[in-house]
Amino acid sequence: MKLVLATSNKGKVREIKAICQDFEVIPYSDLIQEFEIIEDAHTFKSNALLKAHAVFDAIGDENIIVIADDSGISVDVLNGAPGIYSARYSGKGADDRENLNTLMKNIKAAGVESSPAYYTAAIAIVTKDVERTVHGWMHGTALTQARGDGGFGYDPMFIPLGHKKTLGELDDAVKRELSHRSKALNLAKKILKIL
Ligand code: ITT
Repeated sequence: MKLVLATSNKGKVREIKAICQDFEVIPYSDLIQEFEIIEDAHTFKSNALLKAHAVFDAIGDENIIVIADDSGISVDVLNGAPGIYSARYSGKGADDRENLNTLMKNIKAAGVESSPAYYTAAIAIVTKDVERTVHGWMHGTALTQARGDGGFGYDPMFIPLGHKKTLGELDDAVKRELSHRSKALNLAKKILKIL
C-alpha cells in the first residue's frame, strides 16, 4: 500500500519510513511541487487534518492515501508552550536550531534548569472516503542544554522518561520504540489495514 506523506519535514519523513516499513512511503514532494500550507487550526488534530486534506486535494488522485503529522513539545514550566506553535516558536520561518535555543532560554528564564515536558503527535489519514485521526505522546524532561545531534527539532534537549540521555544522544532505535510518532503510527497502521 502506498502512503503519501503530507510533510516537508525531513526528520518526520525519515522516522515515518522507518516505522512504516510494511508500506511504500513517499513524501508528497515526489509527486507535486511543495507548497505552503497555512496551519491556522487550534489543535494538533485539526492541523493534521488540514495538511492531509490540502495535499489530497492538490494531488487530485482519488486512489491515494495521505498521511499527515502535526506534532510539538509542551513544557510544564511554560504552561504547555510551545505546543501547537512548536514549529514557529522563534517566529515564522525559524529553523530547528533557533526554536531549540529559544525553548532552552525560556525554560532558564522561568528559573529552572529542567522541566517535565511531553511531545504530542496527531496523525491524520485521508482517502477519498475516509478521514481518521490518532494521537501518541512521549513524556520526559526538557533541559536547558542541548546534548547530541541525533533525531531532529527539540530532541537534543529532551530526555525520555526512564532514560538518562537525550534523544540527541540515544540511538534512533530508542526513539522508534517509544516516541509520540511511533505510538500514533502504530494506531494508524491498524486503521490502514482495514481501509
Ligand atoms: P510539516 O508541517 O510540513 O509536517 P513541520 O516541521 O512544520 O512540518 P509541525 O507543524 O508539526 O511540522 O511542527 C512540529 C514542530 O515540533 C517542529 O518544530 C518540530 O521540529 C517539532 N517536533 C515534532 N516532532 C518532533 C520530534 O519527534 N522530535 C523533535 N522535535 C519535534
